[in-house]
Amino acid sequence: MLQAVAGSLSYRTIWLSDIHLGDRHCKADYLLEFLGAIRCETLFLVGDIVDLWSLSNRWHWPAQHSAVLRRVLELADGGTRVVFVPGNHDELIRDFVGNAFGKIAIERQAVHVSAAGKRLLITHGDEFETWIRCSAFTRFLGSASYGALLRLNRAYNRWRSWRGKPYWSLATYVKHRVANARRAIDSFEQAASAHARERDFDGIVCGHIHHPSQREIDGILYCNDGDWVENCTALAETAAGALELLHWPRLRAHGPGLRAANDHEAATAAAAAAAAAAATR
Ligand SMILES: [Mn+2]
Repeated sequence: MLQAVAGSLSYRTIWLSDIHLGDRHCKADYLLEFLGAIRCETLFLVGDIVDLWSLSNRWHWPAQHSAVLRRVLELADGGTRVVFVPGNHDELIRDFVGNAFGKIAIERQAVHVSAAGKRLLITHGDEFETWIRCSAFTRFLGSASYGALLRLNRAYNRWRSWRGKPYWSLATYVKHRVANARRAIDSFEQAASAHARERDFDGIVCGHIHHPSQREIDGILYCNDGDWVENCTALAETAAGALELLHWPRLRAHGPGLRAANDHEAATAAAAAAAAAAATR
């Protein structure tokens, strides 16, 4: 099935964030498959690409992590415009805003005009936590409990893959069912869309909270491209200017016919499919 997908996903724009290269929970294998399957005119790297916090705690740099960077450089060499908007885990790179690493432009925030004429603000999103006077995600995403959840997620998915089942994020499922997490996600989304509205944008694309989403909040298009430590998602714009969330574990399992999915649907569908599969066994 993967062969059928390779090279076939062609988009005007792709947004990726929260890859966390250098962290042992980074799903670099999936990301390499995804990067091998796509073509795009512009690639936005929306922060937390390299996890400098994690690397400073414990050095972890397998060959696939270099391969991810190599693939991004290849895309840039091949004519894809690559823009890197650093996040809080690669904050040091914010010192280089306005410069370029080879063909990769570094920007604190970026602006994108879609083929449908929508003006989108692109920013990692950690700044919204400061504004809402809450650093719930920054604290949680760096905490021992999130690490434990990701370890559990890995063990669970090893079991799933042994059973021949596709990757499914237990961590995301757990977050959906914790009321505090849902409230924190909601206030982050409200702050992000309010910021876009104040600055007269039609929408905003961000990452940071590891919660892929695409919805309208009081007339503002709120898009979160998700992450590559639990969800393995990207945001993409078609040639006609339509935005869609790409959920790589589902795409690679079902082929390119199954593209659009918001995260709630994805989680519900995955849970239903898992329950159905269990029931038929
Ligand atoms: Mn972040």
